[in-house]
Amino acid sequence: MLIKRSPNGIDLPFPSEITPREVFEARRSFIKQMALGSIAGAGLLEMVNREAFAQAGQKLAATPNKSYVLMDKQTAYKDATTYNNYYEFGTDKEEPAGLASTLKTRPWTIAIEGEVAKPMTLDIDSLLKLAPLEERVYRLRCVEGWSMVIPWIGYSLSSLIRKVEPNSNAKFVEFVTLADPKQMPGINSRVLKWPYVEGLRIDEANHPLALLAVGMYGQVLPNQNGAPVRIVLPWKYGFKSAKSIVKIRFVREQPQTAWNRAAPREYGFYSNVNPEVDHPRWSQAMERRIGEDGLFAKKRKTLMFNGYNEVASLYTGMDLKKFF
Ligand SMILES: Nc1nc2c(c(=O)[nH]1)N[C@H]1C(S)=C(S)[C@@H](COP(=O)(O)O)O[C@H]1N2
Ligand SMILES: [Mo]
Repeated sequence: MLIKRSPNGIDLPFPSEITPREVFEARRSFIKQMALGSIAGAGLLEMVNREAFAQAGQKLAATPNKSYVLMDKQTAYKDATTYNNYYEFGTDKEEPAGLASTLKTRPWTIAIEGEVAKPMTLDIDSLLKLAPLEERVYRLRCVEGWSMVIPWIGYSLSSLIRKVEPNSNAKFVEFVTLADPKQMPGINSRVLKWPYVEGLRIDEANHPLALLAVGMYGQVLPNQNGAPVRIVLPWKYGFKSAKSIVKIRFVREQPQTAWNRAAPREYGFYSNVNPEVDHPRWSQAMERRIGEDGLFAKKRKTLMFNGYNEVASLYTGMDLKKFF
C-alpha cells in the first residue's frame, strides 16, 4: 500500500489505496481455495475478479414502480446497513454489518419444491432474470417498535410462484434460509432453532405487495440485509421478511416458523402490523423511525397493516386478536 506523508508527519494511507473489506475477504478466501488446489490454472484472473466484485456494492438497475412510492423520507443507507436484525450474525444491531461481510453469496441456489407442478432449482443469476426488476419504496416496521423506509429492488413473489405452478394442495408457502455454522457465528447461539424459517398463506404470498428482493438503494443487497435474496412483506412485522433464502416450499399445513416456535405467545403466524394488538411485553401503538432518534424526536403512530390497507381483504372475517 502506498503511504503518503501527511503535513503533520503522521503516515496516512491515501483513500483510494484503502482496500475495501469485502474485496480483501474475498481475495483471502480465493487464496485459501487456491492453496487447497480447488481452483484450476485457467481463468484465474477472471475468478479473482468475480469472487471479489460479484457482491456488495455492485450496482443493480431497476425501474421505479410508481404504485409503490412513499411520502416518507428514506432512511439513510448508512442506518439501514448498520442497524440490522440478522441473528445468524449476532443479536446486537451493529454485529451483522461486520460479521456478515464474509457471507458467500455466489454460487447460490434456491430450491422451489413441494406442492407444485414444476419444482425447480434456480441459481441466483437466473432468479434475477426471471422478471423485470422494480424499485419499490417500502416502510418496514420491526416488532421491537422501530421502522425504516427503504428503496428495495426486486419483483413480486407472485411472478416466481406462477412459474412453478402450485397445485390445489398448496395452501401455505414456507421460506427456509441459510444455516451454515461455518459462515454464521450466530448459529452457535440457541436463541432460535436454525434454520430461520418463515411462512405465509398462499394468498398472502400471491399478493402483489409481497416482494422478492435482491437489492436496495440501487445496489445488490448488502449481506447484512439478507443477500442474495430475501422477502419483504411491508404489512407484517419485520421478522416475517426472511433473509438469505435457500428454499421455498409449497405445503398443505401452516408452517412452523422460527419465532412462533421460540415464543408462541409473543409471535404469531400472521404477525400483521396492528397498533391495537400489543406485544405481551410492550405496546405496539407507536414507533420510532430510525434516523429520527434524537432526544426530542417525536414517535410516530403505528398504522394498521403498517399503512398498507390494500391487504385488508386478505383478512376479512378473521379475528386479528386471535390470529395475531
Ligand atoms: N434469516 C433471518 N432473516 C431475518 C432475521 C433474522 O434474524 N434472520 N431478522 C428479521 C427481523 S426481526 C427484521 S426486523 C428484518 C430486518 O431487516 P433489515 O436488517 O434489512 O432492516 O429482517 C428479518 N429477517
Ligand atoms: Mo424485527
